[in-house]
Amino acid sequence: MTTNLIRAALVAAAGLAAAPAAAQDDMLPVPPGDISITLVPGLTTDAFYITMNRGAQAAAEALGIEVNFQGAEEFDPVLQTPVLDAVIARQPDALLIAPTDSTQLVEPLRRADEAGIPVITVDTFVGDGQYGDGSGDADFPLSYIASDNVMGGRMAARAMADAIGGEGKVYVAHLRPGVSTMDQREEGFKAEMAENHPGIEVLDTQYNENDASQAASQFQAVLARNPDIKGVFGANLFSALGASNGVAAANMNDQVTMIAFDAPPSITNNLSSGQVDAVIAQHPAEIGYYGVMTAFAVIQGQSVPTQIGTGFTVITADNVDDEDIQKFIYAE
Ligand code: T6T
Repeated sequence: MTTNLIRAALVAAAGLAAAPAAAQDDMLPVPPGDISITLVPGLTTDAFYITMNRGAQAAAEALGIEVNFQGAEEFDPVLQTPVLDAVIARQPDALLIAPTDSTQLVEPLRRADEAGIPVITVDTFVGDGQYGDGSGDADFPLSYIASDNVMGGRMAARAMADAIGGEGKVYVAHLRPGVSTMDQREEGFKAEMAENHPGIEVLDTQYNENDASQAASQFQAVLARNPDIKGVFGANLFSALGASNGVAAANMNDQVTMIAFDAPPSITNNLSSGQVDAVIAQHPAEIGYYGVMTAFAVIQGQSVPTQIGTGFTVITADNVDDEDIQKFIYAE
């Protein structure tokens, strides 16, 4: 779609008559050229958020607005909060943020809300994520745009169960408790195993602080205690990268199935050798695109859905080279 067509569609959705682009700008309550939105990722150097920003910039270009990408270099609420405070001081027209902790970011985000900045969370949520269900403020945060992470965890469990024939010991490599996406993936993975794969024993979850080298050494430690380990679910990019390196370093690729969440080239390039068996790719560009579209609608005075779910693609050695699959490999 061209920029003008997208604008026409948005104007039509806002209940206004279609008109040439210049006239539409005047008809919108806030001219697009005046709008600036900030996207605060979980961390700036992660292919997942870099790809999310690509989608956000595509939407910004289509709408003729500005989107800034500003975040910390590590996935840490203590580092994210000062970044957020600096963003609040500059008063963007809306804030899109992936909160790095579901409780610790509530008060910092409330400061944004009190400063009159609409808050939309992307990827992760605060509280229980059920925005607008009557249990909290109806308009704080306004919306949550993300993968269905419980379902993603179930998809990983099914891929694992298939690969190991429904029997054996596995564990979840996780970042840190309190990160909504990770907690939900673990929940979905364990629920699927408990309900449908009783022959699989899920060992204690290993927390790696988003540090791939910790995830690698944790695999070695789990292996020392469980020489018959059959699989690892790396529940995000760094967990999967680290754990799969640990498996390779121990020469255990033949015995240990690796199911990875997230699809940077550093993971998908290891499908053909068997170091990684299946990848559950999120669609971060969709999250960024619809995040910006949602923020734009809010700024124009429209009501928006409290939740928007984005898709997944399962990537294996069999389909990784297909053109329509390659587009879901993250940008770096
Ligand atoms: O898996 C993504 C994201 O969904 C999660 O919240 C944190 O980790 C990633 O950014 C991947 O590193």
